[in-house]
Amino acid sequence: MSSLTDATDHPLDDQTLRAMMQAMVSSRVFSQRVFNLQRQGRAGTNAPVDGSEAILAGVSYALDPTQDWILPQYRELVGLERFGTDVLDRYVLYALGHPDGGHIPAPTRVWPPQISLATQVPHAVGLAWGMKQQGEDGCVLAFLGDGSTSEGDFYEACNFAAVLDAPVIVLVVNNGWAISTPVSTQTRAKNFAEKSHAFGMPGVTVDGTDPVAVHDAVSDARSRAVAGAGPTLIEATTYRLGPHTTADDPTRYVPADELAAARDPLVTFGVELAARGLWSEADEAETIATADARMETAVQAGEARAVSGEEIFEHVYAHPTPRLARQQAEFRARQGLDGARPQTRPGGAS
Ligand SMILES: Cc1ncc(C[n+]2csc(CCOP(=O)(O)OP(=O)(O)O)c2C)c(N)n1
Ligand SMILES: [Mg+2]
Repeated sequence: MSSLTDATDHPLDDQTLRAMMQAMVSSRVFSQRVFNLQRQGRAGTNAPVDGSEAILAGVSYALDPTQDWILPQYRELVGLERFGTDVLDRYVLYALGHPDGGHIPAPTRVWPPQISLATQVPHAVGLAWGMKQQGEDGCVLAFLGDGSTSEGDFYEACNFAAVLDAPVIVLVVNNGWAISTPVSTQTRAKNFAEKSHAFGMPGVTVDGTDPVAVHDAVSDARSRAVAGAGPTLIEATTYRLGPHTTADDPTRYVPADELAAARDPLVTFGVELAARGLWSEADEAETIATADARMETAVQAGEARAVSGEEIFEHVYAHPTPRLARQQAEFRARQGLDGARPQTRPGGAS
């Protein structure tokens, strides 16, 4: 796999390399801001991106935002601005407690975050197969974590993808951890790419701290997908540099020496670009300031919206089930949304 260091004649031009670095730095800023909002009691639980930035930049710049779809897990939405600015706006709204992403119409081809592990993979394969049936151009990429590969959905979806020659890329972000479970106890497989052999599809492991290497692997997989040659499994390796989520204390289980030895993609790619005269401390400072301002606007817009909570009942079924309808009626009565006085539960909690 080519990487920036050994590919001086790489097709990615200087402007794109700089844009990738800007995306990486920005995504860490966005993620840290949302993390801080949680600490201030202004946002809910969220999963910091630290360590995955190069994977997101590589994927974003290898895919076509006008044709391809991305189905994220829950750690990716801060790094996909190339697919549309509303991806970040929606992420901020989720974090601020709008379960539907604030009703922002979604012109971008990025699906909402997925918390129930690996369920996005069958969705991605179904979407890709549907595109193939309808003769649509483009492909689908699903992210999932190393831990999520232990879910049955992953195996079922990959089998379907291979059998149906679906134009899909399944990208495993191997960041070493599934909350406190290390990869060493997640699988006995040598790596996650070799699981592709069982499905009969190509599999490749790529350095997930190098956005150019990720870009190349995803570009190759995309070319195969749109040519009708079927799916690819990509494992992108990195190290989770932060906590699992705002609810986690990794110092209780992440070995300090292991963390200290981990590559920070922002540092390594920044140094490589600087050596080519493509990145400087001033660029970094300007990118951080721009990202901060961008985030400030998103947060202000998000906090100006009222959270009713009732949105949680919407966008699940076209016609709500009787049980869901009963629960919604009960919720409205409790909140006093029908004009009646809010009801209180026995014991006084409302
Ligand atoms: C079906 C299911 N089982 C368990 C969980 C609880 N859970 C949330 S995140 C997580 C770890 C996932 O790790 P990984 O897939 O490696 O992703 P990462 O957090 O490292 O990005 C677990 C077990 C869940 N969300 N869904
Ligand atoms: Mg993981």
